[in-house]
Amino acid sequence: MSIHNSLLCGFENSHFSEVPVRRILTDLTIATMEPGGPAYGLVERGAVGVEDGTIAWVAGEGGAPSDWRGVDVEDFSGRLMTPALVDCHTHIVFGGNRAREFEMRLEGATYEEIARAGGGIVSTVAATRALSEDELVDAALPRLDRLIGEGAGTVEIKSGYGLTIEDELKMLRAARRLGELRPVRIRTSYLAAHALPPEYKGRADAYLGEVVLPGMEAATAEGLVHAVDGFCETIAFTPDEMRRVFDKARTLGLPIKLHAEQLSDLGGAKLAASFGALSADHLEYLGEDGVAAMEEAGSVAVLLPGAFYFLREKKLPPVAQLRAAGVPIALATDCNPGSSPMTSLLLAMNMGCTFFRLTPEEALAGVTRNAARALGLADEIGTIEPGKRAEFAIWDVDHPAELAYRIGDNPLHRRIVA
Ligand code: DI6
Ligand code: FE
Repeated sequence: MSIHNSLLCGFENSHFSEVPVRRILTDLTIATMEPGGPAYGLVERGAVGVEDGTIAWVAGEGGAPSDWRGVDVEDFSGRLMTPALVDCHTHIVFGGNRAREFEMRLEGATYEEIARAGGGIVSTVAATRALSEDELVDAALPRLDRLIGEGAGTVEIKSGYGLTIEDELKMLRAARRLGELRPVRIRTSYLAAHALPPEYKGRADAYLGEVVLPGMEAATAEGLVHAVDGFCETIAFTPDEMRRVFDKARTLGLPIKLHAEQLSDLGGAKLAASFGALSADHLEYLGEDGVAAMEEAGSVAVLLPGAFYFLREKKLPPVAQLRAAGVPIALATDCNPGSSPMTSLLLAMNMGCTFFRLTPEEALAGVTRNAARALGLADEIGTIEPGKRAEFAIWDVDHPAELAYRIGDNPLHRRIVA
């Protein structure tokens, strides 16, 4: 743990002081990730002024405002600064693992076959139901620490392995507890519409009516839900079933997201867009109409190269079309025991480039600016600009392209979160 603790530094006193707490971070190459300017929004030989945990100014050499004379300055010896990373799609709270299923797939079984035979998500559901909230927290902490250890300042966590009201609440409570145990922003998504639990086999409508919808109400009443998610797929829920879930989310004023077009094109992204979705995620099988709908709704396309890799998917998401339509593209780990047992956003960036042909700049935007937007946090985090939270990752690299370039390397120097 000591390695991680050394990375958890911050501006400890900023919230408790009457006088504004100011600090200057200097001698940095700053990838602000602000769009519209130079590549990566790069500021060479830059400095950042932080006041009470908020970015006050960003400037090139000698550009510090004159009334900041005498403020504490910390020198970073020319290192690269980026926004703290954002993992906008994870399932890090779960019990057990699925290594045996990995073996079965290597012996020829497909992900869908295993799911239909009662394995897959449902086997993780049994393992998750068997754990207490405390045990779920213990199981998830090492995964969260690995993300933090690579510079993550915000991590989204989904429920979806409980599939009873109580077990979904237990997962969400565990996820929120993680945010109390570590200096990281946790966003929780309610994903009871992830799979049909065995006790509801053949009775999807009853499951929605008896668990998913009332569970959403209960979780919202307890303040545990930032967004509502679902898995729209032949092995999960149909668009009509998802519509019921989203109608309920709308009445509760909750934004929505959707696992869509991962294994087939059911029109999930289009449905999600019609509800103004924050994002549609996976999208390998997304068609032209889906791209157009997402563009119109302003939804983010969250690509998940870890699942693409681990399931040996052959179909590529329509990156060129998304790009041409101006749909913002995010990247995330999708960390989960079945389709993406991966806890590295840097590896997701590398895979996004090698598999999906994103540029390293798009990959970095995918784990900062666009990931923030996929969580509805675009006004708070994701770029380095005045008014946003002072949440940074400082890297031992010369150029931002190096972050997506190496495989399995972690050049994080320090993570700074206010
Ligand atoms: N799609 C995924 O890739 C994960 N969930 C989903 O809806 C897989 C979850 C699992 O296999 O446990
Ligand atoms: Fe997922």
